[in-house]
Amino acid sequence: MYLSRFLSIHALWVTVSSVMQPYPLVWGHYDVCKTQIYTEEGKVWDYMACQPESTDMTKYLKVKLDPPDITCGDPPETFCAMGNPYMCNNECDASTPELAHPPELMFDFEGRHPSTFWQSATWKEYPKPLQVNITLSWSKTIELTDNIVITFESGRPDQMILEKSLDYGRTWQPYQYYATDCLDAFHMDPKSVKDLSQRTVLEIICTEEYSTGYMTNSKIIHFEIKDRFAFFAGPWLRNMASLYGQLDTTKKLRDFFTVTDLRIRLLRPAVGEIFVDELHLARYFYAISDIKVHGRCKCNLHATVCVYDNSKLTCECEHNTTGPDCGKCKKNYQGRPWSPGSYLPIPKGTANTCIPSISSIGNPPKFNRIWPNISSLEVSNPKQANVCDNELLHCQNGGTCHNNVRCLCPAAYTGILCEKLRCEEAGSCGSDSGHGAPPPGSPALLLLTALLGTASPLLV
Ligand SMILES: *[C@@H]1O[C@H](CO)[C@@H](O)[C@H](O)[C@H]1NC(C)=O
Ligand SMILES: *[C@@H]1O[C@H](CO)[C@@H](O)[C@H](O)[C@H]1NC(C)=O
Ligand SMILES: *[C@@H]1O[C@H](CO)[C@@H](O)[C@H](O)[C@H]1NC(C)=O
Ligand SMILES: [Ca+2]
Repeated sequence: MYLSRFLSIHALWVTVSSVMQPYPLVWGHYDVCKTQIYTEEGKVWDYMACQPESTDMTKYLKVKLDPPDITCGDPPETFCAMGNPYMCNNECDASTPELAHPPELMFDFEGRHPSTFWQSATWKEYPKPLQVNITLSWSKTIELTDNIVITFESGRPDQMILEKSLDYGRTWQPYQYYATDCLDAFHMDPKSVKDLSQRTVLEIICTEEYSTGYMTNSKIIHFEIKDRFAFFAGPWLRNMASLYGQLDTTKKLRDFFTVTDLRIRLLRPAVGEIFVDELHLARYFYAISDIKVHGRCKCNLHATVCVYDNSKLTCECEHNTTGPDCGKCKKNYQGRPWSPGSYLPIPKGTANTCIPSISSIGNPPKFNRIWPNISSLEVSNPKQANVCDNELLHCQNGGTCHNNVRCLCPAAYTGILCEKLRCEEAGSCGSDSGHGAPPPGSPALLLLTALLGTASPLLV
């Protein structure tokens, strides 16, 4: 289903994009991996950086609770309303669907009343800490694109840590600390994301903003992705180009927003007073009605489609790359080291496609003249394949090679190696080259020269 829809949208896009360039309506969205363009040699594919759309990622996760038997209702128990210790007529019973609060209810469709929620057992064993780990696993690297939002139904916890893993749960790093009193709970000064800056955006902070207990009305805890993006893209995220540029060049920044797993460590439930009311421990528990995680599959800018098959997400790789994240070159396409696509130059980026291997070309002697010396490439620039150099991958038509990663093309040319006329790509070359630069000696140019000559004698 998705494939045929994708194909038809793609076909439509190709039609539209060959009619209306420059530039795509949505610039900097990277939603196509290739388009067909017309050159002197006929129709050819033009490749560009591409990524899947951002979507609700909670549909694709697995959830694990620790301890495993922490969900309420087995055996059935009565709990009290948070704010009123004498209202203890609520029951949790795992064997009765209407009274059960299983973990799935953190991810179901929300917006109904009353809301559905997961609930832990109560704090019967006080003073032994009531702690729960909720681990969300995707078995796939994903890039977060919007705030993580957790809605608590019975007061936000006194102490909580949000953690992330980038290696499928082998190692964990804190993402953010949450506490009513950061100094007391974690020996950290309280901060808010607004105290950060472009320079300190990767700092891990403890915030008290979301932990005022059940006395306030808000039930929500955020992990602020958008506020962090805003340090680069401006308050309304208008300048995404600037953000993409930063993400492209700063691996640490890219990795900061990338996860394979998240873990919510609930360390102390909402108490709402200084002392725990030991006579009414059935007031204390955790209850979460909703968790929002928005992101996209990380496909290294080599795919727009991410398939969910056999409860596993996989990028549908283009550019002759392969692997769950399009993280390597296909067999027979290892003619230069694999490289992720690049968001730059805006808006279409650079595809950094994999190119055929030596062996598949068949004639080794020819190879040396066609392709760069790969072993020396790897030594001089181990992380990224060269897009251009001054030996074999020359920028054409007067373009200059910038740091081996892109050709800076003269205005009239485009393409990875400046090999294409910009007007050709736009389909507006025609024989009446009225829009092009005036040929030397044309009236317009003569007039310009004359003006410059009279207006700025110092230039001479
Ligand atoms: C939660 O995970 C941490 C490691 O991240 C571990 O030290 C702790 O014991 C776990 N807590 C529970 C209740 O399983
Ligand atoms: C990938 O390989 C196929 C042949 O297997 C070829 O038709 C296609 O143009 C290649 N794509 C890129 C981006 O090099
Ligand atoms: C490739 O580069 C290496 C290291 O600079 C050099 O030893 C080798 O001879 C080169 N090979 C070719 C075919 O130029
Ligand atoms: Ca729910």
